[in-house]
Amino acid sequence: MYVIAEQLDQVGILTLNHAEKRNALSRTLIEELLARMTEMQEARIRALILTANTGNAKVWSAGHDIHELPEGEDPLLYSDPLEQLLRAVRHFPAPVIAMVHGSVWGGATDLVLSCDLVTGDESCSFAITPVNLGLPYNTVGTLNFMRRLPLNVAKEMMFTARPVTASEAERWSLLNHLLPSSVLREFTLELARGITTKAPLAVAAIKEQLRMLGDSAPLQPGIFERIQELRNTVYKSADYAEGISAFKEKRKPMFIGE
Ligand code: LCV
Repeated sequence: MYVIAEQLDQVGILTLNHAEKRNALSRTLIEELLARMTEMQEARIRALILTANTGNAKVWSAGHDIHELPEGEDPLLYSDPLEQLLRAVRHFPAPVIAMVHGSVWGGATDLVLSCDLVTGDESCSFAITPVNLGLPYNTVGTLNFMRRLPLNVAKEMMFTARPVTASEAERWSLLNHLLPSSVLREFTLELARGITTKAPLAVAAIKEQLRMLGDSAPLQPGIFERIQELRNTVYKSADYAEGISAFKEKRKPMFIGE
């Protein structure tokens, strides 16, 4: 079981529980997460907390399961399990709060940024890592970073793949609240409980409005085709194959720009 589900009154808590693989977002783990989210929705919980057992390595999630990234083709298709998870979070009819302790990598940072609220402690850090793999991030994900963070911050994160520290995350509003680890859980539970006392239909409607208004970006066909061509060039590149191989062979990649 890679996901632990709890319910405290009208608050649901889902905990990633695959620390030996650093809570990598594999198809199996995501399928479990989606199933628990459906159950939580049927139980009509009014706030959902997403967190992780970080193990000794203090890794909240290592992001997309790299072993499951297709090579030589679009690695983040609409149907990709991680993309399905991000949509499920953004469509969930109650606020989803990411409660973060430890490091967050790649698509898991996109997952945290897709949640409605984020709390973290001083151990949290956030990296987005396509340039480590030679991978062309997808359009929805790129837009998510553009909308959720100041553009220069999104660019620094994307171009450097550097983990953003907890204090930077607070300063750049990636976090709603930066707390001592000793009070993180209690504070987040209190925040969630407060939401559950409000009118759930109004909360759900406002969340859905904000999603739809945020998503309404007219994409001219020419722009769409240019983006597709750009991404095609990258995921067909030798560098993308090198990025995946380097991870699997546990060595640093050598990118040649082809
Ligand atoms: C599969 C893993 C992973 C993993 N997948 O522990 O953002 S994008 O565009 O890149 C997007 C496509 C995406 O999300 O790609 C994935 C981005 N993630 C990363 O780049 C993080 C990769 N992982 C790491 O850098 C290290 O594992 C961290 C720093 C997270 C933890 O290091 P630590 O030394 O504590 P290990 O590296 O020894 O990993 C422990 C086990 O987890 C597996 C890894 O292969 C190893 O398995 P084995 O014991 O079988 O060797 N693992 C870690 N991350 N993303 N598997």
